[in-house]
Amino acid sequence: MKKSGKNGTGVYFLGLDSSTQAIKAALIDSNLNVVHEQAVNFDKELPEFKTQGGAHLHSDGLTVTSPPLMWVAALECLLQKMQDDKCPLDRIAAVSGSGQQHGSVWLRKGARLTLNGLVAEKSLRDQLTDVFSVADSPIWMDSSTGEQCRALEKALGGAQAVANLTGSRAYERFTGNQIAKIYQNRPSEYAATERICLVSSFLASLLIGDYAPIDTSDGSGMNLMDIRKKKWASAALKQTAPALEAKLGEIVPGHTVVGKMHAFYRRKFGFNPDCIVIACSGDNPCSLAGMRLQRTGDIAISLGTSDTLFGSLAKPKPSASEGHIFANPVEPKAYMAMVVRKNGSLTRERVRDEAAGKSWDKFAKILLDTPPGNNGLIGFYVDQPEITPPIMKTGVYRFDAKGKKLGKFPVGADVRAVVESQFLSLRLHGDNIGLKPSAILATGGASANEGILKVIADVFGAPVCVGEQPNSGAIGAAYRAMHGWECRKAEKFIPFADVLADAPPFRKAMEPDRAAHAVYTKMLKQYEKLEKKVVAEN
Ligand code: XUL
Repeated sequence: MKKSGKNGTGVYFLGLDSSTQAIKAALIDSNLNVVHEQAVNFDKELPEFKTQGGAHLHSDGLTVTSPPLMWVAALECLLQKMQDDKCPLDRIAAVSGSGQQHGSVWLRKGARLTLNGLVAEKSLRDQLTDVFSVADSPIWMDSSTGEQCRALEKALGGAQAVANLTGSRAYERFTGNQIAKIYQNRPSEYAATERICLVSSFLASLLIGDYAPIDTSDGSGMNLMDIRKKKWASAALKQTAPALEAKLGEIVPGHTVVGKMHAFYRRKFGFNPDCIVIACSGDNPCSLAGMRLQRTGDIAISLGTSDTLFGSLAKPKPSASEGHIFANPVEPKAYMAMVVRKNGSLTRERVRDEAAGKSWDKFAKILLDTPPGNNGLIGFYVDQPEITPPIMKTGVYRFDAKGKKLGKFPVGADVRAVVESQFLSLRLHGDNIGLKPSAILATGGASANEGILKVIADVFGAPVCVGEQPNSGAIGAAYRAMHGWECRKAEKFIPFADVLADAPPFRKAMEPDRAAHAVYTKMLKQYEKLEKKVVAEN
């Protein structure tokens, strides 16, 4: 382990990622080497919260929540594991975090004082049990706010007007629409709330023991921020709920120092008293940082609970039909564009269990042994209501080569169909918002699966690279911690690329096959036609 580098000597930077199914940590040294990784899985290690994939799926099929106290308990458990592993917590110069996007944490009046007064003699969990005004946080998988979305679009002059102002048309999972729903249905809980955090700013608040601001990049996922001015959009706030700005607090660029680690972490885990906390951001913005996407055409695909496609952009071009424009997490003047599919790894896993004997190796082998294009078979696997394209009615929609509905596919064809339709969809909708890849970086658990990488390379007709660690949210947060620390040291903004100049290169893992790419380009037209048909049926 090297201990000196141009970014400080003998110091470390910690990235935390509070994601849907787990909280993860990546510790980097000053030469950008990942020296330690750790994770706490919510379902397995905190079973008392009774989550499934980190969430509570409600019986209406649309509402999805998670208990915020579980995230508190998980943070403490993670830091305990790192201390047990003898991580040099006392030499960490800066920490930042990544959070699943859009989820909100509702803190009641007095919570700030409780955070300020954390003591090392008691657990975080015991001290924070009573601070939540809403015990179950709505998360990004929730799609129960259709009514609020329609009302926002109506009030602001239509979907394109909302997209032009906030970067996205009104989306069910976006925090503003979730806030509107809570205000309308549970007014006393809204009134009892002093602060509404995002999952990311809640993590930062836990670290500094105070209310931490929301960063502009994660703040773009709320339908509440003016995407160009990077300030709260008063027209959107007004339509959402009364006296909202005070509950949301400030919004700051991603490299901002939001405070020092609270003394609790020094006393309990031995953190350095000078350790600073950089604004936490969303998991996709952090992945953009972790994947170091700077040039137009460098596109990342993150394969997690959700699958996302994203890249940097110099100018925003918001669309009323798909995708999102966010503020860039590491370059205050730039933007990022993104497409999200909700049915990602959990849906692949379900098909794997049913069609590949619960084995990823077998799943990859089926992909490598079956023909690109699946002999014309196309399927839509909607285990959870889908975001892109919007399909609310769950189920599997299968079509033969002529576009006729089928009840089942031959053995193995579901494996190819689920993966092909996921990436054809990302290609189609990414292209519509200007994300045209010349090279793709794949990250997330499934980026270790060769069969999946081959489908990605062939569908997009571009080479696919992978990082050595699939954990880009936590690594991106660690890079951002270093970036924020460098900016603080220099007392001015330093380009992110300068801080990461010595980062290890990504490994090329798959080249596209031209013939297979041509098959997919032809297939895309049929895919688009069938997609429209499925969407229209909903
Ligand atoms: C992004 C989105 C998901 C979550 C997953 O808009 O909804 O990718 O961020 O954690």
